Formats: sequence, C-alpha cells, structure tokens
Amino acid sequence: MFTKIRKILTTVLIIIPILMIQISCAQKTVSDLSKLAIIPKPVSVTASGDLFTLKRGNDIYVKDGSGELKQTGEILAEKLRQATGFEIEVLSSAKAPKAGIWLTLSDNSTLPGDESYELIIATKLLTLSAGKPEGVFRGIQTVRQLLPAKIEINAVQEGPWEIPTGTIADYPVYPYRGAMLDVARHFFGVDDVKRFIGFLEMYKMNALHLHLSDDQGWRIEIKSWPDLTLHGGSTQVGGGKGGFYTQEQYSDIVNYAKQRYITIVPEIDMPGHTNAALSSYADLNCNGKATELYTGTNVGFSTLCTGKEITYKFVDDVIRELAALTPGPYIHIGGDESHATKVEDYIPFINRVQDIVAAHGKRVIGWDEIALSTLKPNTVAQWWANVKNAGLAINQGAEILVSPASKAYIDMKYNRETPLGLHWAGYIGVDTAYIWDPETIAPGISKENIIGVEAPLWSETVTKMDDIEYMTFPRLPGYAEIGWTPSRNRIWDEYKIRLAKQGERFKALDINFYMSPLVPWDTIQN
Ligand code: TNX
Repeated sequence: MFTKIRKILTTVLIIIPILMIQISCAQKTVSDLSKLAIIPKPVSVTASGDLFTLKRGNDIYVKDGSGELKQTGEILAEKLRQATGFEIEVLSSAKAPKAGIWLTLSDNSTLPGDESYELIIATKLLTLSAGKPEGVFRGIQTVRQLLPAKIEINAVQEGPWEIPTGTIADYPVYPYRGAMLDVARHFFGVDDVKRFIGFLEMYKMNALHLHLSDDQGWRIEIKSWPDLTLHGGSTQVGGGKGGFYTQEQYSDIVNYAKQRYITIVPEIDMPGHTNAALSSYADLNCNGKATELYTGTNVGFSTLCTGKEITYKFVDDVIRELAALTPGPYIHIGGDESHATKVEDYIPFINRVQDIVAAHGKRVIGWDEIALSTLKPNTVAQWWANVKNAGLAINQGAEILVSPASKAYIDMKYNRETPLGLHWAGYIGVDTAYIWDPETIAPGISKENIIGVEAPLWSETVTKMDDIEYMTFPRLPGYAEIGWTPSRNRIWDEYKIRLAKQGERFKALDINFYMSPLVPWDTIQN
C-alpha cells in the first residue's frame, strides 16, 4: 500500500514538471508582435496579445479598381502558396472580407510619403492599407517577416502560419534606399540581377543602380552603336567571355523591378572608365585609333575625346536609347576617377552631358567629382570619396546620395580573413556597416541635403552569384535600416539580435551569407 502511494507520488512528481515544460513550450509561440525581429525596424508597433493564423481556405482580397494592388497581391500569393501549399487566390472586393488578407488603399492615410503603410492584424483578418500601392508593397515585406522563416522556402512546409496580433504603422526616413551592382567588371545575367532585386525588395529598398559600362565591358545594347556590345561586351576582368543585356532583357529587368516598386538607375560611366567604348569605336579616341580590350583592374587610364563632336553624338545616342528604355527618373553619368581627362576638359564635358540627359527628360546622378562642374539644381551627386565635392554640390543646390566608401562599399572585405573583396577603403565589418548615420557622418551634409543611401558592390573580385551573396549578406539589411529607420531607433546591440534571427531566412532562401562572428547566430533557435 505504502509503496503504491510512493509510486504514484513519484510518477506525479515526474509528470508535473514534464507537463509544465510542455505547457511553457506551447506558450513559447511568440504572441507579442513587438518582440518580432523585423528589418528595417518599423516606426511603431503595438501588440494586442493574440494570434492570427493563415489557414487553408484563406485568400487575399484586394480593393477593386486597382490593377497594381492585384499585381502586389499575386506576388504575395505566389510566395505564400509555395511554402504553405494552400491554394491562395487573389480576389477583388469592394469591402473588407471577414477573414484572410485584405490589401487596400485608404484616402485618409495620415502617414507621410508614398511608401508608408499600416498593418492591422486581428485574429481572423490581416488588413494592410496604404495611401499608395507602393506602400502596400512595402507592407507585404513586413508580413513576410512576421511569418515563420520557413515561409521563404520554395517547397511545402508544416504550419502553423501564425502572426501575433496588433498594429504596425511604418514609413521610411529617406526616399532613396538602394544598392549598386557592377555588371561591367564581371557580367551577371538577368536571373542573377532578378535575384539581387529580390534581396532589395525584402528589405524595402527601392533603387537598383546598374553600373553598365566600364573599361572592361559595355553591357547594354545600343542599337545605333552595335559594336559597343558586340566587341566591347565580349570580355571582362580576368578575360572571361563577358556578356551584355539586349534591350529586351534590360526591359525585362526594369519591369521586374517596377512591379516591386524598385527604380533601375542605369549608369554609363564617362568620360573616364570608357575603354570598352574606346576599343569598339576608333572615332571616340583623340588619336583616332581603337584601344585594346582590357581585362585588368586598374582605373583612371581611359577617356573619351572631349574635344570631338562625334563624342557628343555618341553620348546623345546612348542616353536617348537608354532613357527610352528606363521609366525611372534618373540616368547616372559616372564622372569618377577621370584621371586621364584634363580638368579643363572634364568640366565642360560634364556640363554638356547634363544638358543631354535633361533633353531626354531625365535627372542626372553622378559620382561626387561632377560637383567640379556647374551642376543643374536637380542633379544628384553621389558622395563616395571626397566630402569637399559633396560640399560643392550642396552649394550649387544639388542633393546628395550618401555612399561613403569606408562605410557603404560592399566590395570591401569584412576583415583581414574574409576571402573576397578589396580593402583600399578599409575593412567593413557588419557592425561598421551599420553603426553610422548619413546625417552626421560628414560636416556640411545635413538631412535636408540627403536623398538617401546606396551601397555599391563593385565586381573586380566578385565573379558569381555566390560571391555577390557573400559580400551582400549580412551587410545589406543594415543599409536598408539606415535608410528607413530613424537613427534614434537604431542600436547595434539590439539590431544584431534581429539580424541573427534573419539568418533563418537567409538559409531558407539559400543565400550564401558570411557568418560574421559579430552576430549572435547561435543563440537563435527556430
Ligand atoms: C573606385 S567608387 C571606383 C570603382 C572601383 C572601386 C573599387 C568609384 C566611383 N570608382 O571604379 O571599382 O573603387 O572599390
């Protein structure tokens, strides 16, 4: 009898703690919206303590009348179908449904800018509303990050697909948040560029600057000057076969980006960094002789012949064709490191090219050296090297795109040990990439001068998509947050934990990221 009671007691004593552990584990499902690790960190998050669950049979409803919302709904549906296996439909509706996901435009949004959005998560219905379709698209990225990381896997996964309830109101600090991809030093095809666009999309970035020409290669078909690509596009750094985008392929990239509210900013670098063009057309050289193709990595040795009229015919044709293919407002004219161009030739050249770009209805961006010339008031100077140039630009009424090499260049190595990249501007660890503020980094550049932030990826050492991913991740989310989130809400010690949680998403997306020891990846369990 006594032993029986003892037995029962011990069993109970064993079972109770097990039960308690199980209960606490079950409760561990995050139901506090404010605890989730969203990058960029939203402006305001209010938790209401319950759970929304995306279930089989739930659909996405879009407010009728807007084809753009339908397109955004389809992009979300496609994502959700892959991992959930649910046959989610995108349906048009005049009013809010009872359950599912509701994408809508509101006339009375009080949040600033075209990219602001509001998310109201209730137990049955998730409502995403914005003043503009662009805002709804940005909000979709938040929804993705609120769902478990396995939502990013391109194969059916086990649910549950839960999101804590509450509200999020969100909008960016800067209107331009971008990255640059150098497809000239090494060429990357359309699929690689689309994958890169997907990375920007996920972190609410809105501009992709494509460096389309340099000494080593010309990468965009120009019908009136066909040898630019046929000859000038035929190699790359190291002597590989290079490549180029046909105009159709370029338009495909532009449209893919446009559906994601990402602007393509095409760059034709001039008057320096032009060997590929000089090698394709003898007339563009002052001595009338075509140069050899170049597959090394030196800079500053080439220049268009600024004194010849044919040079301006060339520039006009190139800009005309490019502008016609580019719906975004910008054409980037390069202008950097023109060491082979005399400054007295450089200045009138840049002035004239600005007029050509304006004549084709576009706004000029150029590297900071263009500030030596007379800038048009709507020109943007991209500060990468010389802060004096940024000052000159501001004095002429130009805006600044902030890309200081020592902070924002993702072609720089993370540290001495990491294999890829250069280090002329220093090592850029994940912390260094994050801990700076465009408003305070340089004297004389203040918030009202700044259009935004861009992280350039030059490709001297970057030869394949895996390399792009390694240099880009995990630094890119940090630049996205610098551009989106007010600096008072950005704290490295808190950010690095959110970044660690993104690691699961990088894995789900099969991204080859650098597992920086500065980020506490191992403390994160799925
Ligand atoms: C400087 S940044 C350059 C590029 C190189 C890069 C390498 C700039 C405007 N010019 O031509 O690729 O350094 O980091």
